[in-house]
Amino acid sequence: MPYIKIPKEWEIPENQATSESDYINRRKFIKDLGLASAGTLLFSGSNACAQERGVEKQLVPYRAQKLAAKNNTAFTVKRQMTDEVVAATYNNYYEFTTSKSRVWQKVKKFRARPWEVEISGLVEKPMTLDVDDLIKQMPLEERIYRFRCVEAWAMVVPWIGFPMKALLEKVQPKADAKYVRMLTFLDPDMAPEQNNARLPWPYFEGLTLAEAMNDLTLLSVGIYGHILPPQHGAPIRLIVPWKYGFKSIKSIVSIELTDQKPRTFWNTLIPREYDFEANVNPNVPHPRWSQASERMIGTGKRLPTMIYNGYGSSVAHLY
Ligand SMILES: Nc1nc2c(c(=O)[nH]1)N[C@H]1C(S)=C(S)[C@@H](COP(=O)(O)O)O[C@H]1N2
Ligand SMILES: [Mo]
Repeated sequence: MPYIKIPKEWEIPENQATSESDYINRRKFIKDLGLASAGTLLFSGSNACAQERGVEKQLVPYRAQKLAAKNNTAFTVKRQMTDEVVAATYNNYYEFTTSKSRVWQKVKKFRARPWEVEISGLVEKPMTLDVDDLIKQMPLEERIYRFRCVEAWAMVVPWIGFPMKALLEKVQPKADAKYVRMLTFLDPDMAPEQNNARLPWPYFEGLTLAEAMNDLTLLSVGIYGHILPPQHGAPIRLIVPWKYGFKSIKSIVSIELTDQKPRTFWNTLIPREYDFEANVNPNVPHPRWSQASERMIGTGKRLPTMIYNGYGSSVAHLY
């Protein structure tokens, strides 16, 4: 295998904590005093305000495309919800950049429509669907989930989507299907980091069929009441909230049912650090850092990590 340089962000998972909490405190201070315009003066030249103005502008067209979806109260969590702007400016999306705070600025060339999703492999009814036709056919709901990155940051956001189970029932897995393999798009013109040949693009992930059929497993097409902006994995991405975030593959073009355990992107790159299962577990440290606690993005608050990210009653029986 060729030598692969591990990106800085993975070496120092908390490297942006300080600058980010400064940014949030400034935003809150301005908001609390009702000083939006004075704030601009006070902090003119500050990256934080420029960043906030920029992302507000970037989000306008996505916020205009609302998705009607009833909130499923079964999935509400006790934690405070993460601010939309915070979630939209702190992303992992290596196809665009390894800098979490800059993904939203690097997605300008990305086009999420038209978009097709192919469902193939060990199914009775393979099909290729336009994403908007798929969205029309599926039972959309809103679910507020905890989300935990392997780098020990966490958030709470309202996803809109449908259970992956609903799609799998439509294509009818064959008796010998045991795994689901998923792929992200490949288009270096839209996603410049895909020109980096040291990484095995396109991004690929997988689940067991039992995991894919679990009630919690969501194919998300929206967030905060509207369609997904590019940085969150438009137009359709996976959400498996009891697993570390890298399992939740973005911008999916292919879902294939197989009888072989699929390989996964991060496991292929650094097998001793990122395994196939990747269940959130405070008792199993990452080889380079503890997983005992997590930092909430936005507030900077530190909380104890929960086994299976707090979803054990739904998924512990799988393991
Ligand atoms: N295709 C693709 N999917 C991806 C990633 C990526 O780099 N490329 N990053 C993963 C990681 S490490 C995390 S933590 C989540 C981040 O999702 P968010 O930016 O919507 O919070 O996306 C996951 N899905
Ligand atoms: Mo992550």
